[in-house]
Amino acid sequence: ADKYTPAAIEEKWQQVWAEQGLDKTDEDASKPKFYALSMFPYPSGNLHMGHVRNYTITDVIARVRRMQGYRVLHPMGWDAFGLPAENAAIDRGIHPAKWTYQNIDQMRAQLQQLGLSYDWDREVATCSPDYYKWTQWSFIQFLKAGLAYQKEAAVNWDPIDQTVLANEQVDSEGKSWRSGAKVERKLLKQWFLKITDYADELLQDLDKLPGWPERVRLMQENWIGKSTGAKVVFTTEQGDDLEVFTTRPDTLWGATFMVLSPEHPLVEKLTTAEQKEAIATYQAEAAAKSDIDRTDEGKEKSGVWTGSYAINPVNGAKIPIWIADYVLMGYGTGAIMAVPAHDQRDFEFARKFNLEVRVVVQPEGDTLDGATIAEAWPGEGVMVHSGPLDGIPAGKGEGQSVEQAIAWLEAEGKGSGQDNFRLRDWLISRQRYWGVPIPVIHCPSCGTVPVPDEQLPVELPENVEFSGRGASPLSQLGDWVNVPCPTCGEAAKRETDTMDTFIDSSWYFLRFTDANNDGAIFDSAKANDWMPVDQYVGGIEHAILHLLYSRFFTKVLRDRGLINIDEPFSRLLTQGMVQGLTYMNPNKGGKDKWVPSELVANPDDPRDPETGEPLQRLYATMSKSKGNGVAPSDVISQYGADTARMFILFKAPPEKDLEWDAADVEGQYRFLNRVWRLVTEFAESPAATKSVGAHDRTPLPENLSKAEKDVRRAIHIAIKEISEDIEGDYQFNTAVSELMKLSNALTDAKCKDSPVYAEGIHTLVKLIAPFAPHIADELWSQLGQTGSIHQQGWPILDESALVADEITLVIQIMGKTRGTIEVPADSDKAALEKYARESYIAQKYLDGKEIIKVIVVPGKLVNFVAK
Ligand code: ANZ
Ligand code: ZN
Repeated sequence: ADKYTPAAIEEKWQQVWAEQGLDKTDEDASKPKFYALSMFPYPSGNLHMGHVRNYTITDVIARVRRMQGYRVLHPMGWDAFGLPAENAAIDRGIHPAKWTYQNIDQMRAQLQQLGLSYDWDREVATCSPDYYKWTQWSFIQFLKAGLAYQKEAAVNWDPIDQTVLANEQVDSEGKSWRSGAKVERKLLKQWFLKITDYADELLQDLDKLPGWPERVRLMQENWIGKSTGAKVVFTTEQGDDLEVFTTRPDTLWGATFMVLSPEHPLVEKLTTAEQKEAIATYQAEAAAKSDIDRTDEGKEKSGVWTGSYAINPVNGAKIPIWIADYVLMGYGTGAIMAVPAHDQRDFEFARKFNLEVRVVVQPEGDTLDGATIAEAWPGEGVMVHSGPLDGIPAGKGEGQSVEQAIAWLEAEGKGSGQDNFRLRDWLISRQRYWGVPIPVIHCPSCGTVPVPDEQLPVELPENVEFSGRGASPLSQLGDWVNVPCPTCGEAAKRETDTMDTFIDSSWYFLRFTDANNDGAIFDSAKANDWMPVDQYVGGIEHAILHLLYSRFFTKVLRDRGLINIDEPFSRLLTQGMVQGLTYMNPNKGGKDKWVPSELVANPDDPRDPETGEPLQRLYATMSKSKGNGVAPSDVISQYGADTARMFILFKAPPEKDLEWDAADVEGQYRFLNRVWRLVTEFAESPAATKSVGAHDRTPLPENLSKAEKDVRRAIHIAIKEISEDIEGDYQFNTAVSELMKLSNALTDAKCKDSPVYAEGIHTLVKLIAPFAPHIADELWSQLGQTGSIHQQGWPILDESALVADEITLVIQIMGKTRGTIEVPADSDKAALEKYARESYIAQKYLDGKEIIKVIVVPGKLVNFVAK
């Protein structure tokens, strides 16, 4: 037989599959559907191992499902808008479109080398007008539903380049990546999507996703951040209502001052003449700080008194109103009642500025005194000095203080129960070129007018200056910007902001169900048929935003009557990182400490090429900066895609991190070579001709020999174990081990001309097909079979084959093993003892001795104690 040469067979089979359309979506409605999806990549130009792992996992799932009789949708596309393309244009003068499409071509070719079974007819690129036409159309749906609006919001403004910067273009010192200027916060009119309208449902429906990792659900829950409490209305001396949100309305009697965010609209009116200057200075300082700096827990509290007072609605107390940066305008109402005895931040503030601390919750067996306590008491206890709440247990439970306080506030008309969410509306405006133009026109008479459907897409103009300076590139194009108003015909202007690219990826999974529809975003019947995605696979870095936005989009499109599902992704697998062997010089700091592996001359004694110092070895996520990556193309050219796939699947369970290990790659290559020899040897034997046309048509002999029974058991154990490994948590690593066991059992088989052996060979090739698709198809054809292995059914388990009818019984004399015998598997204790006594081993070793005791371990051994 020929040697196993992956280079010779892999490309060949990829072509055959493409020609035969094997990976096209099966539309046979009589089959159950399965939608397998990997998170689509950003076309950076190069596939890395993280991609390879992600796509291999999903491909195995898709292939197994096909063999199991499902019609499978397994598409691929490109998340193709975004900053890197625009940076390439600025830095290298290549048009973003050209750069992107070149990268897409390159990456598509790399994906094809891996033998991934994608239906390329459904490929989408989010930067293509046929796709973003529908992104724009969706935006207009949001607008019509009242879910898109414009509002002033702070942006990062580079005063030298006169441009808005994305967050990632601002370095850790708050300076612009290009000009180095200190970035300012500037208010600009921006577009938002009202995700907060769906906050409650997005939270509730996490319960409908048992197939998601617990940790991802928790991250979403925290991001949505629901707090329950109350809103309470205080009044200022000047007579204005001053509303606060509090999670502890029960502590209202302990409120001794109020704090407003420096940006709160009432600050100006509240500030007295004497305090004006101090307040203005403080406001300016706060404006320059990020929210994270402002709310940093360890930070020393700061603030300024406005000079005014408020009236506490529960007891008429007159309490001072301060401003402080730890109160954020974007949360709750931007104003708080401060309860220093029971809230630590308020406590620190009160001690710093000598404000009253008034205890209203006494913990059991203690008497706290506001004048002397060293920290706030946020815990349980009994309400005191709290009018109607006195004596009630403090807490959030039924009948406890919080519930009672809300009931009392509502009865008195002083406040009401309220939920508050941390989730903010989604700011989607980007002052960038390489994104979807927001399809609206600003008319001086009609206001904001959506571009009519028949004028979509609003295409990106091609001839644009990419200087990286000045306003957004689109706003500089007079011809493009100036258009007649679609409603009244007057001179009007296009919106020049483009959309956040997270929008593009919030609905691509829907487009795949009907990717080439040019008359609609998708056909609802098709989307309803394929959705939800049965298995979504991707990186944990998308645990929050991408998944939350996709869930939001799905719900909005559902409410617009376009689809009938609540959740887009039934099951989610977040695959672990691929880590590479990494060299670090512990004596160096920062990025310099990483020594790229290609600079390490002797891996057994790794040293810094500059200093000669010994290096530490560790595993870390592969990255350019650490120089610890392994290029997929190198592995493929050395061993083939099948080995790369097998290694990745074998090395670690999908959700765990995987350490790249050259020896284990080699090990999988050797395993495939063994399978190759095993199958080709059989294919050339006379037994093979009899087995053509699948083993199940060659009847098995009626009475199987022991050797045949052993092989059959090995076959069906493999079917059972591998099917279970795949069905449950995708334990592909143990599935590959089972493949190895079956291959060993076949190698050792003593019945190589039996139809049972043929069954074994055929089953091995079928079971390995989803994992190593090329070699499997090649071997299948070498077995003389027609048609692709990938169109065969998944092997069916014969439970009866699992039952062993003989077991091997160990015979021990005085605890020492002297030999084994085969006995019927269903023998009871007495029978086992009888077989053992009669065995030649016992005869030999016990001859002339007196048996004192016999110990029988059912299913395993018999031990004779004798003298
Ligand atoms: C009085 C009080 C007493 C509070 C007490 C807490 C403990 P979460 O759970 O995160 O929702 N707060 C409200 N709005 C704020 C804002 N814009 N910036 C900073 N803090 C704000 O937190 C809600 C609590 O955080 C609210 O309940 C309020 O302080 C504060 F013993 O009110 B509390
Ligand atoms: Zn108009």
